[in-house]
Amino acid sequence: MLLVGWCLLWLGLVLASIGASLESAAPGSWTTAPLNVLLIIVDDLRPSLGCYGDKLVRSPNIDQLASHSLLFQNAFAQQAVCAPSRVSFLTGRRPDTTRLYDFHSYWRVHAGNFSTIPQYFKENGYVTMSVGKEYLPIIAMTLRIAGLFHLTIPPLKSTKTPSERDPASPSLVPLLKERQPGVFVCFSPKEFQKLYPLENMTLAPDPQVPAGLPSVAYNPWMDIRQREDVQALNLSVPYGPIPVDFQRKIRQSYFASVSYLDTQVGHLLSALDDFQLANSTIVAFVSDHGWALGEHGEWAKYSNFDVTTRVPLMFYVPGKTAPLPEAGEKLFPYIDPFDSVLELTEPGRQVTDLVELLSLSPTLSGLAGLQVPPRCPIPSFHVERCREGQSLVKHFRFQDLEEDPYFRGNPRESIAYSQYPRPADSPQWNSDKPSLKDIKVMGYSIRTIDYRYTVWVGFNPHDFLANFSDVHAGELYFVGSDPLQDHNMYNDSQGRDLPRSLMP
Ligand SMILES: [Ca+2]
Repeated sequence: MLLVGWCLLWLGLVLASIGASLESAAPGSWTTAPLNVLLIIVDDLRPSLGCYGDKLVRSPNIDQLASHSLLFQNAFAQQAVCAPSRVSFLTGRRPDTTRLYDFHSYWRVHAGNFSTIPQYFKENGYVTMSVGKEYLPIIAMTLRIAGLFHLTIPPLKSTKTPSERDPASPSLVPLLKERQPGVFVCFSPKEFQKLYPLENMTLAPDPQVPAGLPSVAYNPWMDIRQREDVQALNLSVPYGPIPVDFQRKIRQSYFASVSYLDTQVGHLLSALDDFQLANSTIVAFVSDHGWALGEHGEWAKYSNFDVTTRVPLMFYVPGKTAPLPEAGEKLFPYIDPFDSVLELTEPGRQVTDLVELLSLSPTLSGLAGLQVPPRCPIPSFHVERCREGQSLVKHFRFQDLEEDPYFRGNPRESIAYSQYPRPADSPQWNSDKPSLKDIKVMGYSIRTIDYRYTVWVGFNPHDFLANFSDVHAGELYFVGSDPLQDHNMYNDSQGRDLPRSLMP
């Protein structure tokens, strides 16, 4: 069955420090020792993890990482599709600044010669290496960013399916020893489906397309429809639902992929212990966007809903988010998700403030003791290095927090912005992934602790300008009464009057 091959691609990115390079770290930074950085970027992973409260999914190794980390409960991607999201958080700019809404252009030519996370670390004396899928489009970007890494290992072809529980990560471990990253592919061997018997698979709690959903907001999940096994279902386009038994199989395969991914993360992190790097390596774990598994009658990504924009985000900082391991102590012993009795992992520190994925760049810089780039001016196309997101370093000052509970500010003031383009007001064959030239509408979305508000407005792909006077549709969902975002209150409330000043 083709669904067995549904997978979560992931990337290990090691930025190995050179001690002397950090002696010039920013004055006032609290990091005193040079730290390596291991950035794990997972593809298409929503927070269906034990550490995010999911009772079904077995993710003991990621949960263990979370127990030693600071975990952000409410982190949101800026656009729920691969390339625009990755370019956004790796440059620290919003899609409206990278001007990348599709897969077909290169921001250095198209928008501005912006610095990136690996570029900044490399310029500060780090040895930088990457592997797997990180920027897109892969071919063009690999050629163009090659100079940003000391070593870039191409992604493994996704044509080989590992047999049963054959781990991909043994190839990684010796690479890590040599301070090279590894891994990365990602299939869910069929055995992992045994963790999720079909009879235990539930459907999404809201599998119907909501009555009040504007047609422009709906993503018709065309890439899913094009799969051979889905085509055989003869679904009506664009709203025809997938039969419930097939929905259960999709969910089973997704969760199996998560557990397989978890084993790979487990092997990777236990190698940090083996090579005594756990006391000198920051580990950041993140996904590029979420994934719908039938919520709102939708699948895949390509929308502004929480289910596709919310992502896992956590940082392990040795000696900060967890005590430094004693000599010989294993901080990340591998845990087999097939163990019949999994000990519950104590949750680590958590932040409920809403944060944005594009904060990754300034936050990693700050945690490593590098100068946090300044806020971007408007416009910032001519500025190589600046940040449009907040640094999250303040959340790691636990002592300050205990002394001043208001140090983090008011969670009600935190806002996360996302956006998604459409070629038309109604679902088309290219509504999920419109090319730049075809974009006619842009959905700008605000998520606060209390609501999600989205306004779909006219957009000109030639001058990249949105026309907020040309409102095509709106959505307003209240978190408290409608956490799944099924009851659009836009036309019943003051939603239309929310000021444009809230837009980024
Ligand atoms: Ca992705």
